[in-house]
Amino acid sequence: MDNDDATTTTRTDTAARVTEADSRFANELREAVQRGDLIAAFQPQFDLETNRIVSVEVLCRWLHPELGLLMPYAFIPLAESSDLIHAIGRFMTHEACTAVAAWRAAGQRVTVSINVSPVQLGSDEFVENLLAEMAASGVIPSDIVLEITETTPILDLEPAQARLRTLQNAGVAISVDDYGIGHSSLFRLELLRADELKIDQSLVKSESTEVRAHMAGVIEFAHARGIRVVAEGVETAKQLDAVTALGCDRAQGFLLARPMSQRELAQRFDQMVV
Ligand code: G
Ligand code: MN
Repeated sequence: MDNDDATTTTRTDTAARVTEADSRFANELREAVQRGDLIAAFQPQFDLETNRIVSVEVLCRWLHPELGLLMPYAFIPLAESSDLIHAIGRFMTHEACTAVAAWRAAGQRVTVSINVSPVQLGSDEFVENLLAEMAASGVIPSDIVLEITETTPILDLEPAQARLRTLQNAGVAISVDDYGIGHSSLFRLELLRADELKIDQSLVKSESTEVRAHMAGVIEFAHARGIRVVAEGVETAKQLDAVTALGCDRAQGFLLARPMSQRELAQRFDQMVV
């Protein structure tokens, strides 16, 4: 009995500490958003037939005063469980629209891929903000790809689907991100009427015959529905060969290009000019 009581107390203490740490981190994140400590990084996506950059994914980074540069997985889940995801979404949407407008002005025929949490689709604000940012920067809907990751069940809700549909009808492309982990499924592809499917890096890295066979099936399923397929997290030439042989349309990953600043990307575009 004594032991059980002790365990209960410890668990409660741990839970309290975690909550305290979380709320401190949330406050830091709130300040970071206000202070402008969030950074957008840009990672090109390549067409596997032409080897040219066809889209650029905008990725969020947090330059934390003590912890250094933090990747999205370290703070997006926290942002999703508070209202902070909306402010981060507005920042990233602004960065994406400004950037794609600049690339277009420089003669680059690329789209911009924006990560969208299903939580952001829980209100009309996301759609209104995106349309306003597009109008302000002169970006047309076909310049935008929205990458949706399944982190919460909110996409099961009709209003969230309707919001996506509004944007899609206007010409924005919808991509199902991180296929192969979490809740992403073939059912989701149909439900969202996706234009694009991104195969998660965990599948791309696997050398298992069964995983490869599964990927081949998924790619066939997607292509039969006119959905293009992007391989994520390609780090080696061997992986690139494998995803090319499997019929992926596009690839993204450290082997081809790391996430970079706008300036580095501009240099990369210059090198592409033939
Ligand atoms: O969930 P999503 O696929 O949007 O996440 C993209 C994340 O993956 C980014 O933070 C990006 O820096 C990272 N990333 C991009 N390419 C690679 C890669 O080739 N290898 C690994 N390990 N990470 C990558
Ligand atoms: Mn993504």
